[in-house]
Amino acid sequence: MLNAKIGKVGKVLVCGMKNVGKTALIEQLVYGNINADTELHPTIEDIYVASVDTGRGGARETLRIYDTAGLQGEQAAQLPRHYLQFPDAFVLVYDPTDPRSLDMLADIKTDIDKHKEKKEVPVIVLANVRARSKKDTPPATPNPVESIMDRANNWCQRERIKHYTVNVMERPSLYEPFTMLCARLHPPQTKSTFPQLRQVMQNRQKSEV
Ligand SMILES: Nc1nc2c(ncn2[C@@H]2O[C@H](COP(=O)(O)OP(=O)(O)O)[C@@H](O)[C@H]2O)c(=O)[nH]1
Ligand SMILES: [Mg+2]
Repeated sequence: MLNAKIGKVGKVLVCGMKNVGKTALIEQLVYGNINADTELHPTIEDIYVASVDTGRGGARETLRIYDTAGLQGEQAAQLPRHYLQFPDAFVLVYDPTDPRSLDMLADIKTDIDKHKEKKEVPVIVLANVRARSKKDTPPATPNPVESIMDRANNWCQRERIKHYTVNVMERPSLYEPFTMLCARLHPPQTKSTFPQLRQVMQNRQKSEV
């Protein structure tokens, strides 16, 4: 079958500061099992396999999602070197109530750029907005969350990366970023990916006319 998919699984690394909700986000995306009472243990490293809608007529692709130990502290804002080299895409997560978690992403992005060589590696940024419960005090004005998210949006525009606002407790809010990422990692293959084979087929079509 010439149009059978040649399954290359996209490897996606999820990183960011400790406690921003990376594990909760991946668990929610893959299993939908997270609610406000879920307790999670600190991550060392975990790998999840997700079947993600590409948004193209129900076609699904597989992503291998790597959860990492959250980065902590000033000097530790660096990913281990091998994390910079193997992924096909990066998902950077921050908590818009904590400016340090955003600053850390800038350092990570610089490191990613340094190591990516010439290949194109998609990077997206997710703001995990925690639902405010009714008993929380109303936000002070000006709302610092908004100013941190403005800063994030400006930075993402300069870096030409996409910024999404998600809420881990609402599973559907996670679909769009991962659908878009999946589509970027798996461009539509209407033609054979082998140029030589395509040439043979074109020649054959011509001779059949
Ligand atoms: N209410 C609320 N809790 C969250 C959210 N995201 C994560 N948590 C909780 O915060 C804690 C840390 O999350 P975790 O996913 O382990 O953070 P990680 O270190 O980035 O992997 C866990 O107990 C989660 O249940 C969220 O969006 N809303
Ligand atoms: Mg974790």
